[in-house]
Amino acid sequence: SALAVGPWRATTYDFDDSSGLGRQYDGIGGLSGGGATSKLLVNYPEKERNEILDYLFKPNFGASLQILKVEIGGDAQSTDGTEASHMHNSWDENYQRGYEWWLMVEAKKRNPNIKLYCLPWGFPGWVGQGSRNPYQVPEVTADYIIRWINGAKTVYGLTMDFVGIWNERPYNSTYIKTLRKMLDERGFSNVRIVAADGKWPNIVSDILADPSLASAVDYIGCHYPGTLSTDDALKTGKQLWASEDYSTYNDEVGGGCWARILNKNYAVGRMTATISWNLIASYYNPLPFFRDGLMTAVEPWSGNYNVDTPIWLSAHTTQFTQVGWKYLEHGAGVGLLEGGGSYVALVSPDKKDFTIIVETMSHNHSLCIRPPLPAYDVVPQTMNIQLKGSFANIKELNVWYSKLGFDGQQSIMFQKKDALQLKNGMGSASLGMDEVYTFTTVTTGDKGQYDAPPPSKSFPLPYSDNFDNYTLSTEPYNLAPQVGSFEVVNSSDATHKLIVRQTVINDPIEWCPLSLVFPMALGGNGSWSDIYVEVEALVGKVNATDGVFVAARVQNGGCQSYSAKGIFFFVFPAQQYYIISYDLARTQQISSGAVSSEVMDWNKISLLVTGTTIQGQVNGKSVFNIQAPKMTKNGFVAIGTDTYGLADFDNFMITTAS
Ligand code: 147
Repeated sequence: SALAVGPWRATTYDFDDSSGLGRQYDGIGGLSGGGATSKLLVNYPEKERNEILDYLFKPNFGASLQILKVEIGGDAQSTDGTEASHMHNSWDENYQRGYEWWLMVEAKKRNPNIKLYCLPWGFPGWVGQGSRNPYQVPEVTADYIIRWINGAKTVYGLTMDFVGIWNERPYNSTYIKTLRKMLDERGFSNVRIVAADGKWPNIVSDILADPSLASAVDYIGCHYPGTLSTDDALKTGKQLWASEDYSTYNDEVGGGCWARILNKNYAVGRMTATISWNLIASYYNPLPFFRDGLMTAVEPWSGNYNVDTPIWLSAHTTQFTQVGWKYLEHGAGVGLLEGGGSYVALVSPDKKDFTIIVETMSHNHSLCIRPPLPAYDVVPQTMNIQLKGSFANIKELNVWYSKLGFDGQQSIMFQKKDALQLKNGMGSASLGMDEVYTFTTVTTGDKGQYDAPPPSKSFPLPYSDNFDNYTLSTEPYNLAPQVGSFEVVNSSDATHKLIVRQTVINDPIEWCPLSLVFPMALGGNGSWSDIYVEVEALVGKVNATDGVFVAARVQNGGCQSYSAKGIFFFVFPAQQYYIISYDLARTQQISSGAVSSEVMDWNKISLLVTGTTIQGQVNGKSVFNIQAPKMTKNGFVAIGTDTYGLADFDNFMITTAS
């Protein structure tokens, strides 16, 4: 049609600071956690791991992120796995667990100015002080959180900039005020509070009604705001953030979502920070929300990874701004384009640098996972840029360009174009569909590039791990805890050296809607059908579990782990008993009975699954060799325990069934 051909509409937009400026810009970031979203990244080969970290954090290279938000592990499932708490029990304290410490150190190494933001999803059970409520004794929870912040500082030299309350779960005003007071008392007045990592209405009306809550909260963080804030949210006078957003499959449409919300979260909702869930999609397919990250790295065994569209669409803003710059005012450098799309402009504190970002994402090419996007139109258009005020004398602006490709067309990602010449402050650009332009005085932009990573490979077999070369307190590589916490500890037994222990002894205060009472760590390849898996396991003596299991064809992780389907072979050493079940919850038992070869020591437990036949052994003696016709067709292998409680694992092994 006539409308589709060429630019047809020309509108002039003023960029003018003479009547003042808009809000302070707080940055674009990524979220590691909520949960276990960086799980597979940590054991990438060093070279590829560093490349990935550069694409995420290195200034003027890739996404050049300005905020890193991380989960404060709570021993509870928080979407794609559990992250370990620094205090499994009230008497326990450890700042070596998991990978968030490591990730923050790596981010800071690359960009010392990156802002750090921490937030819990779940809490160890003891934090509830006899209840399931983390606000039962506010001082206990505040102390638990501040210990983590203090651990970051004293063990790693990491300064937290922001702390949140409880991800997408109820907040509590008394707790928020207590946290503020205790942070101040313990020398952390620099750590500012973001509340409440949920939706706008409740926290906004509570802040408007309660001046002491208002003074405890510095930033209002809303999740998946759909680029909208509310009049009341603006009335608080607080900085407003999309403190979690995106969560969209990171193909072209995902890139469109990200580019659109990065601009419109300010142009429409006046939000000054946007944080992607997640930072990097480094969790097994098909755990929930596969590839909903800025980039993808799911093959530590091959080193293969993908630099996806959101990396380059982030760069359009991050490489040409700094936290602390200011947006221009709406109508004088920020707004919606006549032909659809949006523009924002930002200026440095000394007014020497100036950046405009324009996006023209069409509706169907920029859908996010949530909320639903009301219909709107975008057409090709001409944008006349009229610089005024402090910018009137700018003679040229550097130009960076992206266009998302659809219907067989290649995407163009973050390409430097000829500078835009301005005459009397006036220049002109013709905008197509699904494009992003940056016009900027900043000259340091750069498209970082490493050689292509090694080719993709499937999970290698045979696979074995004795955990002896690990750093204490880290998680087993390639085994992704879904319930409970699995960490490398010293064995009291010299022949076993380092082992993996399930360390959670009581139900955590869950983030998932269901209680997940059966610890499990899964790994391998979700498409495996015929497979052999073996592990040595020892139930503890104090705070112990009764049983341990190995499993194959395990289909479910995340908040669905409770009802995970597969073949689960449980052994109960003290009872000299076994159970085989189609589910982790043991509601669909296939068989059970006595085992004479079990001992109250290390037991080697194995499971072989071929077609519909399942065979199990304990210490080399057959326990069953039967048909399980209703079993799942494929899935991961897993190890775990029958309840919360201590159990040890060693010499984990997977081979093909043939
Ligand atoms: C968010 C969580 O905060 C993240 O940990 C992760 O699970 C993410 C995945 O998209 O989702 O939780 C939400 C869950 C549901 C909605 C919004 C956020 N929802 O239905 O609006």
